Amino acid sequence: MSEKYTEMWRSLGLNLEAHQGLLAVLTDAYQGIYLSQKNRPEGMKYFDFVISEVHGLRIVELVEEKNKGKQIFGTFCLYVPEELILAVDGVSIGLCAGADVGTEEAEKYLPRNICALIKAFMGFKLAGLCPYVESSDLIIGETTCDGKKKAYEILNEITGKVYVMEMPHMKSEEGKRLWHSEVRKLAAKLTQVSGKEITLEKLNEAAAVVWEKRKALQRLAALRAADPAPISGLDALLINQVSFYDNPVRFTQMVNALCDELDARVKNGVGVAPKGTPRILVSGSPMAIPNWKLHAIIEGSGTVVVGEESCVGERNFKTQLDPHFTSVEQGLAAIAERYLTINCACFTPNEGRLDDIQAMAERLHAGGVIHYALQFCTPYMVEAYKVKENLGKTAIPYLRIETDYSMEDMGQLKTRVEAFIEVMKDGMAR
Ligand code: BJ8
Repeated sequence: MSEKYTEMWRSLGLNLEAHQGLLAVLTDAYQGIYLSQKNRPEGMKYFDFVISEVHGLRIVELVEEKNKGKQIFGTFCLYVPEELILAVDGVSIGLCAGADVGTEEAEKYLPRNICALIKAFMGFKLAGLCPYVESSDLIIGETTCDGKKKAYEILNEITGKVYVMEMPHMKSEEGKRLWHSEVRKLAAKLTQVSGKEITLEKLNEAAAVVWEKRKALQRLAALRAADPAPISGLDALLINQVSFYDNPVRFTQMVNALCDELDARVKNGVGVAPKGTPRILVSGSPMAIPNWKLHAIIEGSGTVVVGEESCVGERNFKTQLDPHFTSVEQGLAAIAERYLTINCACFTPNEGRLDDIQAMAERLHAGGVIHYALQFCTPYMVEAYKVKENLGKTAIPYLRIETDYSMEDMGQLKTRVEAFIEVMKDGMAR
């Protein structure tokens, strides 16, 4: 893809040589992890194509949208309401990064001991490797975890285009009041940046688009309950990752087309692994593109991942929002309410997440739960204790993993995952 996009990348200010190297590494990783899988659904071809053009055709589309007067809004968190961005005709793009890139540059600003996701989004920007950051008219941050909120100060110094939403950390009445007012402030900011008013018609249209997208993702998630599993965890993870980048209407169509195919697979008992293969639920910190490490290890050890209790997964689409608002004010309140149903470990207490994990494990017939925390992601690392304690009540096998984006611990992780699978198998045999 490189030749034909070189001019575009140059005009965005990317470091062309380093960018070329990054694309080569990504292509290799994708081939090794994704294209080597057996019995993939035909519908995955679209998502393979999206990944092959993630810095190409999708960026061309964003440039075209900008030429039509639309704005690009970059985000890092599920709490930023996509409905509001679409209501001002904006394009919403997830900026979280899932690879060790630009580490040396990032560590000039950040401590070594900070979560890999934060280091990576700073690294991508500082090394001139992210066409999405460069295309963004506004970057919307949020005061969820300490690392992110402090990194946004630096990112704003570098880019001059960061806006931060203040997150409550408790879902109390005071917390709700703060959040409702932050949602209204974001609506005003988006109007100011785009020059477009949020009308009732626009808000309903935008909410309908997001509703359809969530419905398609829910459909995909439900199909994974079948045994044999009709799709691998790796492929389902990829689709969830792509949901933050793609045109939402096209994405929804393609997910639904894939689900039609998966419906037929389920009916005919066709799967990616034989019936009775051990099934694992993964829960924890988000896995941004191209963080496929844990799923690759788990599925490479003869099991299948059947769900992700994660922001790149169930937390993104679990709660729906009825797209029939009666006024803009009522719509903003309903949006604020809906987003506060997300159970992120940045909140205290966060009992809802424990229930979510339990419910998912039952619904998806998972024989074990692997808790995944990025190293130095304090909210999830600490909450792992509560997750373990809660799962202990139903005796679902549990494994706790803390890792980063490097490949150095692959062997050690594989050994631990394999030992865990043996424990699960023992349980299944009893
Ligand atoms: S709603 S999970 S997307 S804050 S950056 S918390 S990995 S130390 S991303 Fe998140 Fe919103 Fe919550 Fe979801 Fe940990 Fe790293 Fe912080 Fe992170």
